[in-house]
Order: sequence, then C-alpha cells, then structure tokens
Amino acid sequence: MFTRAIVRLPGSNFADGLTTVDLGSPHFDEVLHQHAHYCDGVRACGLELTVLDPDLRHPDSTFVEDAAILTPHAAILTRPGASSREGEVAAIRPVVQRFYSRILTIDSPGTVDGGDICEAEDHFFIGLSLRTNEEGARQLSAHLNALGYIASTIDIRSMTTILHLKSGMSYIGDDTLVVMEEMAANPQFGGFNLLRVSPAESYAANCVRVNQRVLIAEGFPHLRDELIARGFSPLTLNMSEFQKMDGGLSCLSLRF
Ligand code: CIR
Repeated sequence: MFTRAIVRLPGSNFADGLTTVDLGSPHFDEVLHQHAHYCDGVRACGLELTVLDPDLRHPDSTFVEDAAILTPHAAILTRPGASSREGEVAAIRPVVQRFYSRILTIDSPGTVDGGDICEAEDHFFIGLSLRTNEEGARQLSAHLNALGYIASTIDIRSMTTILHLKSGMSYIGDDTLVVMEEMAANPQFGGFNLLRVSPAESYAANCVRVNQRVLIAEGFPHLRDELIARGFSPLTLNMSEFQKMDGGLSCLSLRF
C-alpha cells in the first residue's frame, strides 16, 4: 500500500525539455489540465500528495520519478543520464529528506534514471539504457542488495522505441507484468503472469498500480479491457501532452 506521493507542477518552459518523439509541441494549458487530473487520480487512490512548485531551471523536472527511487527501507537519489537533468536531484533531496532518514546515492561515473527501475515485489529490474549506464546499475544493485532486494539488469540499449525500461514494462501487482510485445520473451519474466501489449498500444505499457487501481493512459482500449478481464481496476488518464515529451504515467510521481 502507498500512502503518499510527490509530484512537481510543470513549468511554463515544459516544452523546452528533452524529447525523441515527433508528436508536436505540448500545449501548456492542456499540460496543466492533464497534470491536475493526474493529481486528482492519485488522490482518488488514497494517497496524500506533496505538490512541489515548478522548477524553471529544469524543464523536465515534472518527471519526478527519474530523480529518486523510493523503497520502504531507504531512498536512493539517482544521477540522471541527461546533463540537463542532473540538477533535479539536488532539488528533490530536501523533499525526500522530509520522509526518509536513510538516503543513498548514485555517484559519478554512474548514471541512473528512475524510469529505468521497475520494482516487482522484492525484485528490481534495472534497465541499461542511454540514461542508465552499467556503473550506475552496479551501484544501484549493490544498494538494493544491501537493503535485502534482488536486482537484475535488462539491456534496452538496442531498442529504439523506448526511452526507459518502464516505457516498455510495468509491474501491476498480483504477480503480473504488463510488457510490450518486443520485450515479452525475456527469460527473466518466467515466474510472472504476462499481460502483453500489442505494438499499436505499446505506449500504454507504462502503467502504475496504485493501491486498488491501475493508472493507464487513455486511448488504449485493448489493454484496458484485458486489465478488467483479469480483475484489475484501471483508472484512465489523458497523457497526450506528456507523451509528446517522452513521458509516461509513472514518471509524474514518486509513490511511497
Ligand atoms: C526526458 O527525456 O528525460 C523527459 N523528457 C522524459 C522523462 C520521462 N521519464 C520517465 O519515463 N520516467
């Protein structure tokens, strides 16, 4: 069960953030609107939100998930792989310190983006990506092992369609992984129930279990129906403006 989440309001320069997709420029009014709905959705799942002010120094900072990894035992501050995002960690540190006494770090030359970390109960999958490097994964694995977790890596560096590991997979509880078709054959997923997402809906593979609900992006009816058929309770949110900046549902909050 989660009881809290941290979010950061998008700044007026949100459109100046990094992106690899060609979906047009986000409309700021709509960005704020969708963000407000996202916050309402997370609150509806029973979480108390800490809402941070926009940080105009970092246009991508509304994607708070990338700057920290929060476990029940400790918080791990990351070291984002994109230089424009490095300062986001110093900005989130005092907020994390309000809730955690044990704080670990990823140090140079290691890099880790929180979006590359998929927690499935006591097993953390760590994506090796253009943002998370092998040294970062090594440091993170050591931290997680010391905290009593299992960690393993999944190399997505040759996959051009996703930015982070969690752009392509999510753990939604009940031993179930939602996985984009391209990743589904990974032998590491052997012990899980797999819910495969078709290429046409692959953006929706980034979904988030929050207590009794599963947040999913709007406009992906096959995944939504399949979740319902398997007894999950999807909560649909319009993510179009965040998708334009390579962002998914999970990256808009830190849940703990
Ligand atoms: C970036 O490229 O870093 C941002 N525009 C998007 C980050 C999305 N984060 C995530 O999926 N965890």
